[in-house]
Amino acid sequence: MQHDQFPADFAWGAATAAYQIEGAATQAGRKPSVWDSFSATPGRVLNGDTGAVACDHYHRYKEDVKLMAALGIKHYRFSISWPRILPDGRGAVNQAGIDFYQQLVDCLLAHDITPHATLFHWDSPQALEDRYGSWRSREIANDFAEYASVVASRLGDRIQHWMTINEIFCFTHIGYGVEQVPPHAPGTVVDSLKEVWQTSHHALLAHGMACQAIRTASPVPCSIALVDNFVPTLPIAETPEHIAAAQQAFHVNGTNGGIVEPALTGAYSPALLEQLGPNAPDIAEGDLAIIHQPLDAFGFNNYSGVYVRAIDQAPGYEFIDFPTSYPKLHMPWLFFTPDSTYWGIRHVSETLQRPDLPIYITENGCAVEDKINANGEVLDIDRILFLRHYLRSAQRAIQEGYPLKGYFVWSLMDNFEWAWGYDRRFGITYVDYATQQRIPKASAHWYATCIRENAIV
Ligand code: IFM
Repeated sequence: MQHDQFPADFAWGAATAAYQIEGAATQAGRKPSVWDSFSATPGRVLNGDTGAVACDHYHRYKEDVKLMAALGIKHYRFSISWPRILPDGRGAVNQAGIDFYQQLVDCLLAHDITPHATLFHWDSPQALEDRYGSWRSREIANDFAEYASVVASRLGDRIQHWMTINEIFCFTHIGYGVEQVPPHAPGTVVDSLKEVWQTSHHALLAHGMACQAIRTASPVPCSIALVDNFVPTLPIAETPEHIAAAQQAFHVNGTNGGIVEPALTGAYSPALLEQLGPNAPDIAEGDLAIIHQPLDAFGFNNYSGVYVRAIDQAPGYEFIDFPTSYPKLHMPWLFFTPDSTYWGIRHVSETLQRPDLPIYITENGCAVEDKINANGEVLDIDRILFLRHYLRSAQRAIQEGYPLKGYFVWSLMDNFEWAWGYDRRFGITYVDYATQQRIPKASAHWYATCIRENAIV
């Protein structure tokens, strides 16, 4: 491998999620998800945007797959809409929903693109919210496992790469511990932090039970991954004392020690549990074994990390706030920290002691203020700068021997960015929402060249 080359089998991909692109929200038997209800509630999503039409991918998937093929994208990560498959969240299967994903996958395979399906990317069925409050109830783990089994048995002949759940923190801690305005996700404000942690514990259980269900239902052997957006701790300088501080701080940074850590090691971080005290979730006997399923890969959604330095006083580390002039992209939380790719991968391998686990960057990208110029082009050199630096950090991880196997840019196209509606554009393809025209941005052409050269260009 030359210095700037990726391994020959490196998986180059692009990612999307059902609610963010599909539209056709009321068609072919689909019933509402919590995001349909949330976005239809005035004041919850910027400009009153909803995912009812989104990128109309449900009707335009052939064109979108063709676009991917033209860019040379070899792997596509998409999500399956639970309420399209099981409109009531459980029970009767909607055959039209199965048909849609079979057709999408057949089209991908016909273009030599490998499908990677995420079972849950935040659009839980409204029916389960009405029945028992979604993730507040342990019951959801059983329903999610049933859904996983339905999907794996019907689509497992065509899909061999499964991802159970996307970013547990976002639809549990942000949804139920609502403090920020606009809220990032639907949910209910619960009474205590303990109840918030209980929702993420239920999601971990759902992940574990879904892994078991997929292995049983899939007609052929398959690969299963969890996708998480843990926040890497970055040493302020790469010296032994600051690296040790970053590793120590990793466990108590945000929800790291209570989501990715139990999923990959079978135990919540003791340091986190001590910090939480009475707010720690109730963990029933046997839960941790269910949560800690054998995985074939881990999906790391990487956007920003947080800097840490060693200090002389207990606990031996300190988090460093971002100064106001620190470079940021077009989201309030999107700090430019390319080192977070390298350190995120290294934390999984070393800090969580899972050097055996193949890793994929399952999302990486940024929102920028894209404009179409007089020639009809979008010259998003800010996005190229961002992606190039994060990819260099990915390459460093590979060169040092960490098991990074692939990379999915977020996102294939502009889409419904949750509480920010269509105001924020993360795509390498521009979507003109009035006409649904797709315009590959300069970053799409740049990414296509990286894929072709198998290198960062
Ligand atoms: O658009 C989201 C995606 O759904 C989950 N990960 C972060 C992206 C950007 O906010």
